[in-house]
Order: sequence, then structure tokens, then C-alpha cells
Amino acid sequence: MIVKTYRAPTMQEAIKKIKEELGEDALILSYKKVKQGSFFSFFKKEVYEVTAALDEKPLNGKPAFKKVMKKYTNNNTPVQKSTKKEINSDNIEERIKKLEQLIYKAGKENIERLVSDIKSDIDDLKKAINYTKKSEDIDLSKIPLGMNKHFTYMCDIGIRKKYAYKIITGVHKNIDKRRLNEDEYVKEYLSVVISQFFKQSKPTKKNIVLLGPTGVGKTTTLAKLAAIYKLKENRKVGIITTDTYRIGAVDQLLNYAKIMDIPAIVSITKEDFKNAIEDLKDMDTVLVDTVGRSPKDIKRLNELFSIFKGENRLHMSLVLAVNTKEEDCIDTYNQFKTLPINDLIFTKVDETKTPGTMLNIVVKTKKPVFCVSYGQDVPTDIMKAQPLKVSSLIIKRGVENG
Ligand SMILES: Nc1nc2c(ncn2[C@@H]2O[C@H](COP(=O)(O)OP(=O)(O)OP(=O)(O)O)[C@@H](O)[C@H]2O)c(=O)[nH]1
Ligand SMILES: [Mg+2]
Repeated sequence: MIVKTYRAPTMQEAIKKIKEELGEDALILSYKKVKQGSFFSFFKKEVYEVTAALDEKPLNGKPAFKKVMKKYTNNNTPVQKSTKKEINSDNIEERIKKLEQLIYKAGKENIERLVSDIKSDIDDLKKAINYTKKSEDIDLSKIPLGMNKHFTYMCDIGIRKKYAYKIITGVHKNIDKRRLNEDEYVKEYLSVVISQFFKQSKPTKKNIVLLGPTGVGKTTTLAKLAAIYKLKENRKVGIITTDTYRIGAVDQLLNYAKIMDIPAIVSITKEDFKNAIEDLKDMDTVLVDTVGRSPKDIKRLNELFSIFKGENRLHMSLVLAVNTKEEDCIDTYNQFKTLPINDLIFTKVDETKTPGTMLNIVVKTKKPVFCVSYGQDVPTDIMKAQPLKVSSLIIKRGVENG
């Protein structure tokens, strides 16, 4: 391994020199600001001193920069089971009859309005039939009258049918039935019921590690959190990155750290990591970035896990991008749960029409949520996962995309 130290007036220039001399595979081991100038110099200049290393054996036999970070996709989606229960058409007819009786009672003046209400109710019924036909065991006749369109909507935004069913029956039980036609009122109620599925996580340990597959937004989320903690909450923040896989990744994080004037340490080995935690022990919060690992690459996952295993001063957050398939997110969780995962961070909520999958995932993993990211802008597009905010994001996002 070649280890060299470079000095330059800016971090960018230091990185440029490293790239020129050691190439793209170089790893940044540490950097600091130092005063430069001879003893007799009148003015000493502050420069960056960066130590970089180059492992002469390229990673995995190939130059690291040539590695394309593949987005994790899984084509083995289980085929949905066909319906077991047939839809009871008598029941629908019975409902239509009820609606007709209502028309009769209502008198002629209101007939037109009622007819259009009925038409839309029938449309909702049809949609609901399609949903129940497709898979899970929901008996359509049990969906309370007037709640069909809300059931359909819950399914549209990605909530699993069985949870959608629970939600709408829960809402129907408690809601003021005279206001069932008021969509906004019903949606607010739905939002409250949906919020009950979420629990907000508030890390109690100060070293927060962000883990997850490649490209889910770990580094971006870390930068957002660092900015919020430092600028809004006045905390002393430090950053450690164990993502030394690509110089670009180190570069990206060191740039964020530099802009925010936050100390940053690059650590490669378990020993380095321990030392970095020790070095930053005076900070209020230390955010740890990690290299993205595919949940299918068990060998590399274990390498990553070995850095953190047995270290009990860490809060571990698993970052999941909501625009990937729910099954993939669950697979990822199952692989990463070898580590004691404390909570989940959801990202890319802005890139999906089905944010309701967040609900399905928390039900399956039984994990609280730390924060939710809904855009690329640092530090604005993130929020702490207060249950009501998450649930209204689910409901609202569906509306915006719908
Ligand atoms: N739309 C959207 N894009 C996001 C969000 N979070 C991150 N991104 C973008 O996703 C891309 C990858 O983000 P990174 O933060 O580099 O992801 P990472 O998990 O650190 O990636 P690796 O380190 O390569 O594993 C970047 O283009 C980000 O701007 C989000 O909430 N919404
Ligand atoms: Mg990253």
C-alpha cells in the first residue's frame, strides 16, 4: 500500500493532486487544516493536509472506479394468489336496491344529485371488486357502505388490502356517519388512524450509523441531518465515513463536512472506527456514513457488519428507498437485521405513487421510523417521523400523484 500526504490551499486541489498521482482508487485516510510557512514567515497560511492511500491490489481484482453501483432490483416477485372467495354479486344488487330506495325517499328534487352519487358509488364498488378479486381475503360485503372509495384509495396509495380494510373499518366505527360524504373530513380521520401504525424513533445514543443498499440516499440524508443538528439545533456534530470504497464517495462527504465546517474522519478498519468514535467523543452527535451494500452480496455485507459488530455505543438506522419494491425493502431489512437495527429511515417518498408501502413495511418489521426524506435538497427535504406527519404525507402524496 502506498501512503502519501498532500498539502494544498483547498480540499478540492488536494483531491485533484491525489487523483492525478494515485488515481481514482485512492482512499482518503485523514485530513486536517494546518498552518504552512517557515518559522520566520511573517504570515502563515492555512492549508489542507490530506493523507491518502492506494492499495496496489485493486478491489476485487478490478479498478474500483470501474465498478458501477448497481441499483438493487429483484425480479422474483411472488405471484399473487388468486382469490379464494368469489365476490357476492347479490350483495351488490342488494346495495343498489338500498340506494334506489333512498332515491325514492328523497323526492324528485334531489334525484339528479343522488343519481350521480350512486354512479360514483357503483364505480367505487367496481374498483373495490377488482382489488378484492386480485388477492387477499377481503370480503367486499364487509366493507361498510360509503367506505368503498376510501378502501380503493388506500389500496391505490400502496397500503396492503388487509391493512386498508382494517383502517377503513376502524374509521367507520368512530366517524360521525352524517359526515361520510365530506371527503376532507374522512381523509383527516383516515390520516389519524394511519398514524397509529407508526412510532417515531428518537435516538438515545449519540453515534448514529446510516446503513442500507446502494444509492438509497444514505449520504444525502446524513448531510441533511448534519445540517439540521448543527444549524437548527446548535449541536456539536461530527462525521465519520466508512465508505472508502470510491474516492468520489469520500469526496462527496468531505465536501459536505467542509461546507458545514464539521469535523470529518475517514475510517477503514474496525480499529480506525473505534479511534474515530473516541476522537469525536466530545461531539453531541456523530453521524456515520457507510458504503452501500446489496442485500444479496452476503460476503461484502459481512465485511461491513464486522466494523460495527460488538460496538454498543451505536444507534443503527436502516435507510430504505420507498420507490423500490416493498419485497426488496423487506429482503434488505432481513439481511441487515444481523446488526441490531434500531429504526428505519424512509427516502425518495417523492418518487413514488405508493407511499403507503411505508405502512406495510413498519407493520412487517415492527420498527419505529427516525425520519423521512422526500427530495434531493439538502437540508430541506427531510422531516422527523412524527406519526401524524408521516400519515398525512402518505395521504397527501397519493393525492398529488393521483
Ligand atoms: N428524489 C429523491 N432523491 C434522493 C433522496 N435522497 C437522496 N436522493 C438522491 O439519490 C441519489 C443517491 O444519493 P446518495 O446519498 O449518494 O445515496 P447513497 O445511499 O449514499 O449511495 P451509495 O453511497 O452509493 O450507496 C442522489 O442523486 C441523491 O440526490 C430523496 O429523498 N428523494
Ligand atoms: Mg453514500
